[in-house]
Amino acid sequence: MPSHSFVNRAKSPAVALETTILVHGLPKDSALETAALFESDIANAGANAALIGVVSGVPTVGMNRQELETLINADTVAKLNTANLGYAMHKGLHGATTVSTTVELAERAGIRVFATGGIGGVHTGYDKRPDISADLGALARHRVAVVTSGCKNILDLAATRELLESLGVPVIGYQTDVFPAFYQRETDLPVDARFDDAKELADYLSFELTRNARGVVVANPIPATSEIPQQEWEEWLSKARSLPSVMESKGRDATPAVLAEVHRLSDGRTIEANIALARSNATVAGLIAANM
Ligand code: PSU
Ligand code: MN
Repeated sequence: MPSHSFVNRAKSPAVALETTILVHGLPKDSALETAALFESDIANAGANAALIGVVSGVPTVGMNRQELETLINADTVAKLNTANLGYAMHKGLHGATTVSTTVELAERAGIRVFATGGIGGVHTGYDKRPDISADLGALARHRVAVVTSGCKNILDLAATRELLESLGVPVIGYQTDVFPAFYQRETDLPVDARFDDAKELADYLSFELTRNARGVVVANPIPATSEIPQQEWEEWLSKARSLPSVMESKGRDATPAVLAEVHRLSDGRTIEANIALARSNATVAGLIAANM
């Protein structure tokens, strides 16, 4: 039965990659190419990429090209968080892993480092209706370090930072003193500690992940040359939010709907920046894994 299989092709030192960013977060027509860029960045840093997803109900760590093509070409691929992962396995469905399910499956495969773009968090408007990503709870439960450029301010960044604090998840700045805002390097939100050297960071993470059963957020700001000025970004975002496709989307579809519209409104500049920051995270994660 598919619900009992688990494919683990991870090769140490391994860096996990998620499939939601490829299937739901960025344009599908270039997803294979984008995945290849992340993989070569990790290889150049001295580690091995392990792309994670669910193929016909089978959680697969270290997906091959053919499996990725299957997900990219499938009509429906569930966006999996920790709530619907088991159901997709039970039913033999295809699924793309978000941060929450990537850390769960990476931990099971023995991988301790994961590179992504942005983590999920606390959505704005949580005072009226809480929409809080399962990513945060998962980071509190699984011993994996996630290298991320923070989160987009489609989320409430300050509330997200506070919740990570409440959950006791360390937030470490890699060559930064602040928790970055995805397309922008700077915010006024603090990190718990700063590391400038990948080797020393790897030593700390080895220790921290062994000491504890929870994860660590490693914040790596977008490369300065790829930053998008706050004001431009805000304009695209407010336009996107007024569109019916975004206003009518709910729950798990909310983030992909906004992302698709800002990618269109920005003429692809948000796509370019997103890939640049994710590649930088792949490199940093590769350096950490290679030094652990
Ligand atoms: N942020 C992005 N791009 C993405 C995601 C977040 O800029 O593709 C994805 C990640 O997979 C993240 C997920 O784990 O969205 C969070 O979704 P939700 O808010 O439904 O938990
Ligand atoms: Mn949500």
